[in-house]
Amino acid sequence: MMIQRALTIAGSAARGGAGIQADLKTFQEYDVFGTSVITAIVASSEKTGTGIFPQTLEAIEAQLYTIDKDIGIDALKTGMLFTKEVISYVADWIAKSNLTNIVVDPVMIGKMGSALLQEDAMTAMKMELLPLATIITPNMPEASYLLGNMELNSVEDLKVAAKKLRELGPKYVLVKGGRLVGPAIDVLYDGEQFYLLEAPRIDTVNTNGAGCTYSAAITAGLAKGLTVPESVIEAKKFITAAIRYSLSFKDGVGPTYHAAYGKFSEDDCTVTIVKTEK
Ligand code: PXL
Repeated sequence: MMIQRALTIAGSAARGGAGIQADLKTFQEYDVFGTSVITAIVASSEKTGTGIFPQTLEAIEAQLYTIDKDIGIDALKTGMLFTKEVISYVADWIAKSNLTNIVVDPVMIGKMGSALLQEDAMTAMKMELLPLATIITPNMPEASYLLGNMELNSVEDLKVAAKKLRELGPKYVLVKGGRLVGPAIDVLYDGEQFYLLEAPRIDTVNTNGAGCTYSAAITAGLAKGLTVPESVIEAKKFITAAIRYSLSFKDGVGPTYHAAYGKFSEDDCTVTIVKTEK
């Protein structure tokens, strides 16, 4: 038997809704074989509050080596990389590989408030990693930050941001409009065409890991041979279902439900796609 393989290079989110855990659960839902490189462990403790425990570069290298040597990679995504050293290492490794399906989620701050990228790492992210991406998937604060605190208040603003971000070198840019008022509209741009992906707004605070899950779903779609727009459209349905049936456990921002897509009605994840030239 052989199935497609997707790799996530990201942080472990002990709470289970985001990071590595979200990615592997999502890959499993797509029936794609998931592998992982853990860059840091994110877990809050009574003593320290929110804690981040970075892994050594040696540990990161070893994980990448063994996955590449023994399993193989049809698509990969990056999530929380945390330091400029890790970003540079991963960017270098990608540049030397002949991989084509590269999803970069420029993770910066988690919904539980943790800083998932050090301040001095932004330049490496912009100059070294984003140019190698098949697709980047910033949310509004990330897109704004990458563009020098550009104000983003409307779909038109998201389109301008997508155009500017594409100048950094990625083939596709997906700017997610989750923080707009009104429907949840994301903008996908390929250098010529915009695709507006619209889903109804779901009234919930439990969206921890939504960005990770969305980009993992895109990665799994690419691993299975879908085109980028096809992967994004399928992933938007997947994340819409996961948010609609998001979970609330004991405390804090609850996770999305990674197994929701396909379990409930098709009407729960209807996505409208509008294509425009400019
Ligand atoms: O959702 C962003 C995110 C990414 N990666 C890790 C996280 C979080 C948020 O909690 O913990 C490891």
